[in-house]
Amino acid sequence: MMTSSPRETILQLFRETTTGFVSGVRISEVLGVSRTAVWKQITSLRELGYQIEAVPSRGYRLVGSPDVLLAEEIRSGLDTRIIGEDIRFLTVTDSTNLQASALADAGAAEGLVVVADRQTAGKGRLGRSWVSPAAVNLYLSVVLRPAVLPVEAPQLTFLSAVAVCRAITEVSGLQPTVKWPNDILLNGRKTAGLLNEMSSETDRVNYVVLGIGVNLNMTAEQFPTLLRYPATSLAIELGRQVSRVEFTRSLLKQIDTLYDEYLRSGPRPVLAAWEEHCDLTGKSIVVDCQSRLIKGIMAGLDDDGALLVKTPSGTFEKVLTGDVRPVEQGM
Ligand code: BT5
Repeated sequence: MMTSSPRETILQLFRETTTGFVSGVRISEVLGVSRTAVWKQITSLRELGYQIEAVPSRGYRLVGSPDVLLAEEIRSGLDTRIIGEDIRFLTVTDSTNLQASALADAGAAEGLVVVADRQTAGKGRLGRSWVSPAAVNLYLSVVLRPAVLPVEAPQLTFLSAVAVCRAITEVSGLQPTVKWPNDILLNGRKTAGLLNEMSSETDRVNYVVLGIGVNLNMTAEQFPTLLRYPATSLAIELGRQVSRVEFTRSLLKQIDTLYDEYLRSGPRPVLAAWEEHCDLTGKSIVVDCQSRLIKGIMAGLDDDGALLVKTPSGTFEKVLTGDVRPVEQGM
C-alpha cells in the first residue's frame, strides 16, 4: 500500500474540495494533528512554491501550484502497477542513477523511482557527463528486478526509449525518432539520453537502473557550446513550456505498461516498437565501431538489442557498440 505524507494528504484534500476551500479543522482531523501542526505543513508547502490563501472562517485555498517534481505531485492520478509506488524526490543530487543503485543495493523494491531537480554529476555513457541544470528538465532513474539473464538486460534500453517517445508524443504531440542505441531525437537533435546500469551475477540480474534524462524546458542558452551531437528540448521545438510533472507521470505510466508487456510477452513487442520509431530502418548507414567502419542497410534489432546491418554481400553483421549515422546522398 502507498503511504501518504501529510503534504500529500493536504494536496489531495485541495484536489477533492468542491468549494475551493479546505478548513484547518478538516485538515487537522484527517491528519490527526493539531492546528499548529497543520499551519507548519501549509508553510512548508508555501516554501515549495504553492500559493495558498488563508481566508478567515472559510479555510485554506490553493491558488497556484509550482511545476515541482514532488513525489506527491507525480503520484497524484498515477495509475501504475509496479512503477512509482515509492518515489524519492531530491532537490539536488550527484546522479539519480548513483542514488537509485545505492537504494537498490540496500534492497529497494522493484519500481522505485528517484527523481532530481538538478544533478551535479549527471552521467552519460562511457564516462561522459549529462548537463543537468535546475528547474527545467527531467532526471530520473527507475529500479527494475526482471528475472532475465544479464545478456538480455540491454533490451530494457529500448523499453525506456519507446516510453520516452510515447510520453513526448502524449504531452506535446511531437513525433520523436530514436537513434541506436540510446538517443531520442526531435528534428534530428538529441532531446533525451538513456543510461541503463546493471548489477548482476553470472546467470541472474540483481537489478537494472533505467536512467533517463529528458530536456524539457531547457533554453538554447543553457546548452554548452561543445556537445557531441546537436541538442534541443521540447520547449525549443514547441515554442512553449511543458509541465514537468505531467511529462513525468506520462513517462512512468508508459514504462509501467511496456514493462508489463515485456514480462508477459518477451522483448519482441518492445523491440518492434523501437524499430517503428527509428527512421533509419531500411536505409543505408555507416556504423563507426572505433576500430572499423561497417556500411550497409539498417535491418533492425536482434533479440538482445544488438544492431543488425545487412552488408552489400548480403550477410548480416551484428553490432554491439558503435555510433550510427546515415549515408549522406553522394557518399
Ligand atoms: C547519454 O549518454 O545520452 C545518457 C544520458 C543519461 C542521463 C540520465 S539523467 C538521469 C540519469 N542519471 C544520470 O546520472 N544519468 C541518467 P551519451 O550517449 O554518452 O551522451 C552524452 C553526451 O551528450 C555528452 O558527452 C554531451 O556531448 C551530450 N550531452 C550532455 N548533456 C546533454 C543534454 N542535456 N542534452 C543533450 N546532449 C547532452
